[in-house]
Amino acid sequence: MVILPARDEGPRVGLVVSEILRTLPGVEVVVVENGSSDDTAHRARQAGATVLRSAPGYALALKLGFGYAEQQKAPWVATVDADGQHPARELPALIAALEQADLVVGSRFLGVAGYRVPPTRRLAIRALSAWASLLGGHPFTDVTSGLRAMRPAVYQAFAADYPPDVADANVLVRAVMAGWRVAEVPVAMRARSGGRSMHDSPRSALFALRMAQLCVVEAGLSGARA
Ligand SMILES: Nc1nc2c(ncn2[C@@H]2O[C@H](COP(=O)(O)OP(=O)(O)OP(=O)(O)O)[C@@H](O)[C@H]2O)c(=O)[nH]1
Ligand SMILES: [Mg+2]
Repeated sequence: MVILPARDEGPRVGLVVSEILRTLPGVEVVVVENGSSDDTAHRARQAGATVLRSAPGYALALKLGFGYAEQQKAPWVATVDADGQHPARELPALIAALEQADLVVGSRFLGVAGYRVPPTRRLAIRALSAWASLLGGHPFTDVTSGLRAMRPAVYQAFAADYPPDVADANVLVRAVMAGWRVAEVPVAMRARSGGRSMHDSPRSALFALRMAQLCVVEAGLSGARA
């Protein structure tokens, strides 16, 4: 099952869903939408996706999707951005890597040419990756990548308990601490194909700091989970 969190991706989500269905015929594509002021849900449904509506936010959209995957007994789950950033052709390698890992992350920094990540964003991702690697004791290069694949044990645990506000690097630290085998595979990513990034605001610096703090919490260095 492929899960796409989506908000205001109407002009893009249909193409993304079609591309996935062409690459993985017969797979269930689930778009989890909330807070859109456009026709995201309609376009996703038209392209052949199952559409769910969740409570507000990116993390809660994913959590609802994981719960749905559990109900449907999906053999694996992949998460993909609905903005055109993650080429569907990368999915087979991600899913194949689940033979050796419980959670697989698609990394845009492992040598495959892709789009030019803006310097400030690149620096932030590098710093957060180094921080999560240090705390988790496991090497990461792209902890904010939303292109991931996981086995049932992992998505079932996330369906029961997923960080509600910020869920990126901290989720990977949690996975390592839980003893899951986490792997990165090289992927090519594109720039989002239009619309607005959730990180295009002055609040994204606060978001990064909160993520860094939650990595510490997940590593168990500051007591119970926030
Ligand atoms: N359901 C839901 N989806 C969201 C929300 N915020 C972001 N998303 C989706 O989550 C995915 C990732 O968001 P992006 O804004 O692309 O974040 P990003 O990939 O880190 O940033 P870019 O590199 O600029 O694309 C996209 O498919 C968004 O539509 C939200 O509040 N609710
Ligand atoms: Mg994106």
